[in-house]
Amino acid sequence: MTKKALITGITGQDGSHLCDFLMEKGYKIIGLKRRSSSFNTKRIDHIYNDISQTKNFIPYYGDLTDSSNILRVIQSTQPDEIYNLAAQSHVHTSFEIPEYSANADALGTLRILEAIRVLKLQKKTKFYQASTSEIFGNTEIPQSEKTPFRPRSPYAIAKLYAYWTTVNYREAYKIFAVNGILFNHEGPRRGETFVSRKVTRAVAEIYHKKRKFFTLGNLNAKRDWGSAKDYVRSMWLMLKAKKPSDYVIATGKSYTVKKFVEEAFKYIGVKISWKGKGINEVGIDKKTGHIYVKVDPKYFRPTEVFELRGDASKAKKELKWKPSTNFKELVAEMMEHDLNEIK
Ligand code: NAP
Ligand code: G4F
Repeated sequence: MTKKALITGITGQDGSHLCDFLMEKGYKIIGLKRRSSSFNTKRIDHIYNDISQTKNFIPYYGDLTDSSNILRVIQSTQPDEIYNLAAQSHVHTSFEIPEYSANADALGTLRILEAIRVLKLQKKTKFYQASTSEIFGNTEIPQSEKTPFRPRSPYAIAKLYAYWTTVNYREAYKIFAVNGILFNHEGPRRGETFVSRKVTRAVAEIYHKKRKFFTLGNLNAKRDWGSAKDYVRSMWLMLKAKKPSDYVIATGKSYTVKKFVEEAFKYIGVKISWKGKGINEVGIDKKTGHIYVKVDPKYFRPTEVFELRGDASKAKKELKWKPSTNFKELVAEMMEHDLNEIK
């Protein structure tokens, strides 16, 4: 029988990749999308506008801050699997809108789990929660499922509430509910305000002579960057496992923001070196001395997570998941895409 999956956050990076992945596997997709004053379906337009897929892709309007809407969508669609990917997902922005971030990211998760319970779908509907490496904050390195949590932003705190709610509903009501603790994952569909995409777009614009330089925040933060396409596969594997559990998904390697910048410039044949300190540090073209990167303190966070590097041994062992794209390949894929798009 055809399986039905409800994906919240269908218009986002991961939602769109997961939708492609599950449709390929023969799933019928119910996509929850919120109302917007302009088009926000760019990442799923290839499915949205494909008439042959009308039967297999059913969009619903919805918002994680609206319990009655969530209840109605789940009641009328009776999904076999729910992937809760919707969130105010920007860490820096969460310092500006902490209450909204908590409402959507923490209570939004509770609302879905409550709907499963109230509608008595515990035995039918499996639940995936998009948890995050941000919940670790600055603790030990590398971080695994056993690492203590010490969230450092309103976003991370909201996601930690969602994490424990998922665990609690699994234990209390026997719902097949899992947390995917995913480390940073990127690709050509990544939002333009996250550092990876901000860099690849800016470097592509520099290449096409559309800008002269760009500004960044903390150049020394380290992240474990993987590929979004690789990571959505792990979500499906978690719901296929024999028993529900929580899994770290990561590459196991971390790089500084500076290294990301250097790699992106390398793709267009420019070698970057760094000069100066603190807010006066600049990234210059080693050959010409032209300044391409400056620091703007407006991108600093009130509290920063300095290094995230994951240990995905459990997922490798139990789910047979492993990443297939390395850092260099990821930057190259994003650069190739942005050079073409900006041209
Ligand atoms: P994203 O590109 O920012 O997508 C977020 C999605 O959520 C968008 O579709 C957005 O809709 C939707 N959304 C936001 N607020 C909503 C609300 N109140 N009600 C309904 N929908 C709402 O994020 P992503 O990178 O795909 O990440 C997917 C999930 O994984 C998020 O929960 C994120 O926190 C988590 N995560 C991401 C990473 C990562 O590195 N990418 C790592 C760990 C965890 P609009 O298109 O209308 O804005
Ligand atoms: O790209 P970022 O904004 O990603 P961040 O904060 O790590 O969060 C992303 O990954 C999380 C998983 O760990 C997800 F849960 C979350 O939803 C999101 O997808 O920033 C990465 C690093 C930070 O240390 C930041 O301070 O880059 C640093 N950075 C330096 N300059 C910058 C900038 N970040 C952004 N967004 N913009 C800058 O100009």
